[in-house]
Amino acid sequence: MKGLLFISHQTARYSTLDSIQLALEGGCKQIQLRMKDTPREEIIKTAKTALELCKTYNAELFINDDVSVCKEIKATGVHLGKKDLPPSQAREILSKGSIIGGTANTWEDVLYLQEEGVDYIGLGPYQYTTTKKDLAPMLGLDGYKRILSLAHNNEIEIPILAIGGITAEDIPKLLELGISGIALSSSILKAENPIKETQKIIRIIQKTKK
Ligand code: TZP
Ligand code: MG
Repeated sequence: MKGLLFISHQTARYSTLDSIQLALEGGCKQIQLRMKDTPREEIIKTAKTALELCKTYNAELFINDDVSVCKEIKATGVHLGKKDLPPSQAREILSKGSIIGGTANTWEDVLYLQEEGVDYIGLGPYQYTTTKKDLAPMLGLDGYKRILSLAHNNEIEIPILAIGGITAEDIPKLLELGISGIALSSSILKAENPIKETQKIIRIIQKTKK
């Protein structure tokens, strides 16, 4: 997992599917479907449409929280938080080759996720954001610096994405610390033109990664 991962979100202006469509039009190739407090049937219905949309754009779809939804619609993978199924158990349920990611807020979480055999780690939050309820303490650049250097010293090679309140301006300094990619939502959906903002963010990532 590298580059941009767009996290879907419902806002006053956009539905979950609108948000996905905008990111895809902007060139994003990795989408996470994140629908909190929603009945499973509705998540399945939206996920099926989201998957078709992603296929049209040659993009991959990841499902937040729910392994069974990922399995049922045959998404590329699943992102598991601390209250979800442990990644090693998800691995037993999903088909071979499924991508499993996990959330880390601390260095201890990173170690746990390594033991659980995740394919990537979403480490955050970088800054304050209203997108997620019950936000863990903010890491800031210093927090990332500390955890990434521990990961390096312990030869952990799992791709780590930064998440939480990230804007285009924050991206170069995060990538320069050794972050593999960026997961974000609100800076795209709050932009006047979300498609152009997505394009801009992808350009920044590609330029910094060179
Ligand atoms: N976890 C921490 S922030 C977040 C998740 C799932 C959502 C994305 O945050 P933002 O600030 O909208 O980019
Ligand atoms: Mg979760």
